[in-house]
This record gives sequence, C-alpha cells and structure tokens, in this order.
Amino acid sequence: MQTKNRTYVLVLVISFLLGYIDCFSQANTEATDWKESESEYHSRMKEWNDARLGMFLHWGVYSTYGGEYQGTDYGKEAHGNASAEWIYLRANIPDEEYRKAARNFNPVQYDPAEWVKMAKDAGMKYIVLTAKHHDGFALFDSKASDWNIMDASDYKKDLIKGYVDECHKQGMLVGFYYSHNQDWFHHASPRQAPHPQSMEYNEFVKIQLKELLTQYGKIDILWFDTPNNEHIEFNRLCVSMVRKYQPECIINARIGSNLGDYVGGGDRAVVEPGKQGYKESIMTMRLNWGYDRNDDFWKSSDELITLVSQSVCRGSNFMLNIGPTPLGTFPPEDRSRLKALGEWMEINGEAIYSTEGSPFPKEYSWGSFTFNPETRRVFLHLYSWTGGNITADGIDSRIAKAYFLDNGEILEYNQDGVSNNLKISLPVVSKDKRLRIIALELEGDLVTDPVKGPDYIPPRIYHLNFKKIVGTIKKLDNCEFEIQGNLVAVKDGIDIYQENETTVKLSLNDHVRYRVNKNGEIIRTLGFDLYEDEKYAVVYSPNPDEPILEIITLLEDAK
Ligand code: JFZ
Repeated sequence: MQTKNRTYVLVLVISFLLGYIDCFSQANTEATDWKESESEYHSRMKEWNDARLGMFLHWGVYSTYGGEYQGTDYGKEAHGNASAEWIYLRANIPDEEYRKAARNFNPVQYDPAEWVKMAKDAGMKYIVLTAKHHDGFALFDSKASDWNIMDASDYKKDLIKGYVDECHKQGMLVGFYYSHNQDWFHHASPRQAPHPQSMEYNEFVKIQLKELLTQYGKIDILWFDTPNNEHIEFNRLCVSMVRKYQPECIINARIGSNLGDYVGGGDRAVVEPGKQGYKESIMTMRLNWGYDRNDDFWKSSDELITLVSQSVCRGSNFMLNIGPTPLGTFPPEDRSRLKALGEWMEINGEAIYSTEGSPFPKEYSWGSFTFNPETRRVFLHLYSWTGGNITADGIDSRIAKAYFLDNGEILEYNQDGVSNNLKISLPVVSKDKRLRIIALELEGDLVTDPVKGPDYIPPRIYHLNFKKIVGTIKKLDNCEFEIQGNLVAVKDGIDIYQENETTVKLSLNDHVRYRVNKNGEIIRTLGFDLYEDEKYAVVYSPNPDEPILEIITLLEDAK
C-alpha cells in the first residue's frame, strides 16, 4: 500500500517536472536564436534614446472607479500611496462586481488620433499604453481568455488597434505596458498570491504576447512591470517572445533578472546623475498613475518642464504619465500641462532631443547641462537659476559663442587662458519664470575635467508621498490640532503600525475631506466636528514646510 502511494507520487512529480522542463525548453530555444552585436544593440536603441520624451498611459477597467470605492480614497490611502489602478486588489472588489465594471467600461469618446496628436504636440516621440495592467484585463482582442475588451465589455472594439494604427500614421514610436508577473484575475494566479508561476499562466502569457507582437505591425517598446527576479525562466520566456516576433523592439528593465535593454529609476523618480548607459525616468502628472477623481495634487507645468530638463541632463529619457478618463478623454488639467510643455519644447527641443547628459556625478547650483555630439553644442539648463552670473566648472572646451536658446540673445562670457574656466554674464535677476537654456557653440569637441566638475549635490528628485497616522487628537484649537499616534506602513499588503508614537501638527484647510467610519462602513460628511481624545485616521502630505491635511476619518462612532 505504502509503495503504491509512493510510486503514484513519484509519477506525478516526474510528469510535472517533464511538463515544466518542456514548457521552458521551448522558451530557451526561442531565446538562443536571437543574438546581436554591441553595435547592433546601440543602433537598435538609438531612435528611442534620441527621442528623450515619451508619454505613459494607464487606462483600463480601474479607470471607471476613479480611485474611489465605497467612500474610501484608494488613490491616497492604499499601499504605495497612489494606487487608483490597484483598486480591484486593494479594495478587495468582488469578481462579479469588477466584471460589471468591465461591462460598463465603455469609452465612447476615445479618439486615438487625438491622443497621439496631443503627445506629438507636447514634443513626445513615444507612447506606452497599458495593454494589460495587474487586473489582467486586456484592452486588446485576445483569445487567451474572455477577460478582454471584446468579450467582457459592451464596447467591443479593440482599443489597442486604433492606438497602434494612429502611432504608425503619425510617426510615433509605439509601446505596450504588459504586466507579466502580476495578474490578479487569471485563474492560475488568485489575486492574493500575485506572482504566477503556473504552466497554465505561462501559456496564457505566451498567447497574449504573441497576439500583441503579431496582430498590430511594428511594436517599438515592450514595457514589463513588477518583476520577480527569481522567475528567471519565466522572464526569459517573455523576452524570447519579443525577440522572436519583434527583433527591433526594446524591453525595459522591469522585465526582471537583468534581462532588459535599459535601466529605469524608481517609481515616480528621476534617475541619479552621473551614470552611463540607457536610462528612463517615469513620472505622474499628479499622484496616481490611473485616473483618480479625487487626486488634485497636480504638478505645475513649470515643475514638469523642470523634471524633463533635469532627467535629460542626467542622460535619461523621461516618460510622463496620464490617466485617461473611463470615457476615453484626457482630463483638462493634463491637456493644459501638455500644451505648456509643447510650447516649451518647441523653443527648447534642441537642448533635449538627441543629447547626452552631463558626465558629472554632481550638478551646479544653477542647474546642469546636455550635449549634442553631432552639432557640438552644449546646453546649460538653468533650472535652479535665481539670477546673476554663473560659472560652468569642468567644461574645458573653448567656446565660440554663447546665447539664450529662446530668443537668441548673445551672452558675454570669459574663459581664463590656463584652465578655460567658463564664466557667463547674466542679468542679476531672472525675469522669466520659465526654465531658460543657454546654448554654447564649441570650437572643438567637448572636453570635461572630472576633477574640476561641479560640487553641488542635488536632493533626490522623487515624488511626494502621503503618510497615514492613526491616533488621538490633542491640543485642539480652532482649525489647528495635534494628532498623537502611530504611523501606518504597509508590508505585504497589510497595514502595520510603527512602534514609536509620533505627534503631527496639522490644520484644517479647504480641500481636506472628512469621513466617519461607522463599524467599517465609511460615510462622507460635510460639516464635521473634531473631538479631543477621540481616535482618528489622518492622511497627510509630508511637505517640507508643513504637513498638509488630506483626509480625516473618525474611527469610532461619534458622540
Ligand atoms: C508599478 C505598478 O504597480 C503601478 O501600478 C504602475 O503601473 C507603475 C508604473 O509601476 O509600480 C511600481 C513599480 C516599481 C516600483 C514602484 C512602483 N519601484 O521599483 O519602486
């Protein structure tokens, strides 16, 4: 009896292993067929790298929720602080309900020609659109399952096809975001265990990648996300699919296991200065990637222009995100920012496209620079300039001419004969609030001296994040109060409280939202009284000057 059982188990294990090996051996043969030389690699990367500016689009069934479910703002309170596109998982929305949301995802105002034109007018040269995000919903016609725009929604038109066709028509590089690792909907990967490794899931991914890579013509970028680096064979399988069907296509670093063609920064962060190689920084216009009705934390046009300039000075592409509405439009705030960026790029694009970043690991107090090796021009980006003369230590080339890029105004400069130390005379006060750029025509090649380079260490450029504290209100005085309690952090999707108690001083403001949590049911209220010694959950933004109150929830029943 015992032996029989053991044999049975053994047979099962072996057949599983055989299937397992078989599944990946195919991937490996596909992968080994593909080789390229160093120079082929650089020429494959060139157009994307020269493009410098791209548009990221997060769009799907989650957009219909606008970041909110049953009164809770998942765009501010969830793990990662900005997870409107994570709402299915974070709010634990029942499958049947999310299926209904998909049915009602009916983007009748979607006009890909207009989307691509807006990107183009903003100076962007590539777009990456979520073909499938973590919720597993395919915006394309897929035979892999019925969880897609043709079968699960009443819209019944392939959203990806219109997008790709327009990109091709308007000369825009086309990219797909494809969540390869997390798929909360797929049966082989229940949503609480989001790292799929089953063979069934591998087959599913193979079908979908083949569809994306063969149904639409040339695809320039495959943008994978949230990798598990240990799933090397699975990551290789995804790479091999891309190489097989679209050998010129570029793969981002978030494929995992060091298999990508270029490096990315963190989430909503500009890469650090000084490193060589192909890079990309990604950034949101407000907090969230996906559309969020309650997210009014817009970066200004000037902030966004500065971020573009800073990342290009660091030798990095910059991809700016928009979360289109469930109807398929760009919110007006996005449009106005795209317009401002486009106007600036129209004038200053020469300092952005086809440039290299500064080789120095530090920056100047006034900014940094880019260099175009073909036209032999250096561009000084004055993003932190507050007025007055500047020096550009470490740029040792002889200069033939210096002028403002926006109006051509010739600038006086001097270089001392020995070290060529460059000083440029500028007005005492900077009149223009838009970021200005100085072009330098060089007499020869760019010569830089790493020893004499700039010595200003810029602060890390990353996105403001929200914090959440749960505690009791103390020292309540009119609009001002203190809350004393424990900060909430999230680990493996679960709220955990920091052990040390903290006190945060806050005051009520115009955009704060109040809520009452009655036995788990969250009710929004308009008029709201704060009580001393009652327990509250408070979401605030940790601004350097003073923390700003965002959401306050009374946790127990009010008196
Ligand atoms: C991921 C997604 O989970 C998110 O929804 C969005 O699509 C974003 C672009 O990518 O989020 C990440 C991925 C990586 C990091 C942070 C957030 N990271 O490396 O810091």
